[in-house]
Amino acid sequence: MGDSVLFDMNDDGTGVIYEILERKNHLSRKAIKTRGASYRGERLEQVIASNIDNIFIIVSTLEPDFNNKTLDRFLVACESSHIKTNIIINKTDLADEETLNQWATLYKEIGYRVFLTSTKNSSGFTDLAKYLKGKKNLFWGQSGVGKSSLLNLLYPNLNLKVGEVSNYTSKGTHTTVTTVMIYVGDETYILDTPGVREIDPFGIRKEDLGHYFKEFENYLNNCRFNTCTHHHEPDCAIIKALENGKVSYERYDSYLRILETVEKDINF
Ligand SMILES: Nc1nc2c(ncn2[C@@H]2O[C@H](COP(=O)(O)OP(=O)(O)OP(=O)(O)O)[C@@H](O)[C@H]2O)c(=O)[nH]1
Ligand SMILES: [Mg+2]
Ligand SMILES: [Zn+2]
Repeated sequence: MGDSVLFDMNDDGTGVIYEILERKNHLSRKAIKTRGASYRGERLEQVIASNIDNIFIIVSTLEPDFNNKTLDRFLVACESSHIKTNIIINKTDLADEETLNQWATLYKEIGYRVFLTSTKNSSGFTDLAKYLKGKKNLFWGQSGVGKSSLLNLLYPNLNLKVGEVSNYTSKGTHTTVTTVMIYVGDETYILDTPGVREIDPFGIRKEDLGHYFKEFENYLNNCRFNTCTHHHEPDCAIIKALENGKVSYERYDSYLRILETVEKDINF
């Protein structure tokens, strides 16, 4: 279904930069109200760059704390854009290794490529650099997780501004204030974006939300109702998968929380 705003934008052949991601929620909200109607002109106005090959959602183990609910919100936003999405868990130097590995395993099992990195000891950078090569890569995540630090280390000529550790805690403070797209050689582009505080997956219908949880995909067709929200309905294949350990409680819990916000949004 043509619900995805970012996907449409890329189709237009123009671009994705700060503006698009900033306005993504806004646009998605509009997309709900105007489903099937013409909002193309407005959408085009907001398009700045395009054809992103990869989105990297960056989270950190600490400072700011790893929060799987936040990560899942980002992932839902990305999945609804139909752009290939990957995960970077940065600041592994600060991590409790066991916890880190548990989360990394969970997301890998779902099918995400997960990079574990630290800008303090450069771990994980060789793999990441290889994967970025020849692509247009957008880095997205909360403020302070180390997006700019990581890019500076990968491409030493960049000199992107990096924040003080304390900065991200004071509300509204972002070190990177506008998105930059930079050509780094080898047909490779990177886009550094300003940190996002909270992401609300507006513009998603509750019966579509399950599609943006990658691992639900195998089961969705087996629910008794095709409008199943996997919450209370009888013969729900997702709930069955949860009971059989095929879907994790952590992810299902995220799903339910996002479902609540989607419902609120839709009632407006
Ligand atoms: N311990 C540790 N600190 C890191 C690591 N990567 C970045 N930092 C620190 O985290 C802070 C924030 O880094 P930035 O690169 O500015 O974060 P950002 O994600 O670009 O933040 P915004 O531009 O505000 O969105 C800086 O003080 C970095 O030195 C890491 O791997 N380990
Ligand atoms: Mg930055
Ligand atoms: Zn269901």
